Amino acid sequence: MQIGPAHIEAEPYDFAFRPEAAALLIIDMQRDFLEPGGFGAALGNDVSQLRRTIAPNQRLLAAWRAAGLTVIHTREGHRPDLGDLPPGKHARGGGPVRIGDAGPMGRILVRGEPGHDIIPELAPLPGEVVIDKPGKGAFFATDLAHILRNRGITQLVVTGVTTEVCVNTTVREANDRGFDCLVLADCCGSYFPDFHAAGLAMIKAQGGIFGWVTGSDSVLAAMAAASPLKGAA
Ligand code: C5J
Repeated sequence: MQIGPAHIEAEPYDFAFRPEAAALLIIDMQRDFLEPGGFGAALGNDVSQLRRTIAPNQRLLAAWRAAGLTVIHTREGHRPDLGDLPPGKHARGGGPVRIGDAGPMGRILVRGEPGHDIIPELAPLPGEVVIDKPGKGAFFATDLAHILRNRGITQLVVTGVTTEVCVNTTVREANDRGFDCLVLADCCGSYFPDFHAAGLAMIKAQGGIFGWVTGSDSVLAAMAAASPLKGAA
């Protein structure tokens, strides 16, 4: 389905949405971060702060798929041999359990383990791009930029977890590479509500220094208004 240009109400100003040049980029909605029995929960984090993003992401993903637009999922994790895990990242955290150790859903943040999977509610469909990333940013040590260029993508609608870490890092990387990022507040989450708010505030500050912020309802409304099927029935 082709959708025409649309203006989406956003902060700090409207986002000129070009669906054919936009990808939905869903960051790290993985079982170990979001599920009550996962690694994040085992560390004492309140996963409900992340789980509130599932329903709005599902609605957005359904609309995006129905419109035939590009969907990209990411997963943070490492090779089973941990060859791509910097020693500093391995050592950091101070807790008793580290990346690669046995966790509640298999080895923590290791590719192929159950906890590394994307939650079933947002499972990728065949044909959707899945980027496995060893860092916080989705561009670091991945082929994401190459894939986006090949598809003519210049705009990213960004959702996922966590707002202040992997979402923020990815948006900053994307901005420096010339991609315009629209970040959806209700579709992003952090274990720490203050960090979520600060993460969004930093993106839209100073005239949109890294991008734009809005809610998924604004995007859904713009997609519906731009649909060629509108009023056809
Ligand atoms: C992500 C993290 N995905 N907080 N990772 O944000 O370590």
